[in-house]
Amino acid sequence: MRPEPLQCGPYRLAFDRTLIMGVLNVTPDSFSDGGRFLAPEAAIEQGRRMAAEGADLLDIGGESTRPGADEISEKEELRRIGPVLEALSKQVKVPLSVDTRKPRVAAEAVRLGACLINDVSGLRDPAMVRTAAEAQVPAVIMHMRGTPKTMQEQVYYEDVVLEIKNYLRERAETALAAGVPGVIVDPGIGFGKNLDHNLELLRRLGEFGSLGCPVLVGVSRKSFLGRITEKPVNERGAASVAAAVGAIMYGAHIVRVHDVAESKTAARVADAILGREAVKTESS
Ligand code: HH2
Repeated sequence: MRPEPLQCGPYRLAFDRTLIMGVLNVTPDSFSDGGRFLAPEAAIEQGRRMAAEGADLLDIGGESTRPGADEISEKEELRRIGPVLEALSKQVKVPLSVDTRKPRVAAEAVRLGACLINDVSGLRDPAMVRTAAEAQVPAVIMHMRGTPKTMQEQVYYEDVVLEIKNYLRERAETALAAGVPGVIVDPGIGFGKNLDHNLELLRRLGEFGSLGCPVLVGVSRKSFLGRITEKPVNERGAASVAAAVGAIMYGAHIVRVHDVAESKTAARVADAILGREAVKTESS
């Protein structure tokens, strides 16, 4: 079943085809692109490039969430992403998402032009729920065990899909009841999960459809792809595209990717196979 369209600031996200969320990490230490876009000019240029390549959303983050990563201060996070958000909100015509776990960073990011809050801690902090509700901005609720520092220490699930689905349902209901205008759910591939968990989540992604929300999946360049292909992070492009297509076929509505052009092309083909309406066929 197709989720209802989602209003993101002035943008209306319809789910008649797969949406591509381009990743923009303004960090020195992100696992795949750390340091490349730390200078605001480089980040803005990359954001513009991804929008030109067909990104439907841009996800801008100032703090790495890779396993074991240290937290940074609100001030430092805002120093990194503030100028980038401000510039891109004027220069590109796609919704900007802020990838943060900190309510005050999210609130300031919205003021600077973000219209979606992507919280890898799943809106666990009640202040984040209030921030999204007050700003009237939808949120991505992602599942993660613990924090990036501790998440790989506790990787046991009875039924990984059922547990994560129940968690996301509870978080989504809480957020909507508190006045958050819309939610997107994300099983959090690689966040406190081993290879088998990640593969099972992707294989059974369709089960998240019953939550009635758009489903976002981030597989791009992640270490489980390295485990499968034995490729280092800078050689995981093909693996990432293959995994994104797999996720789309199993029910992802949005894929979060570093390689926008390749993913966009692949998503078009996947959408055509799925018979999505937005794809033009000879009879249309
Ligand atoms: N993955 C990462 C960061 N944010 N947000 C959502 N909703 N889903 C994800 O799967 C997800 C996410 C990790 O990837 P990346 O941003 O490339 O790395 P880092 O956290 O090291 O900056």
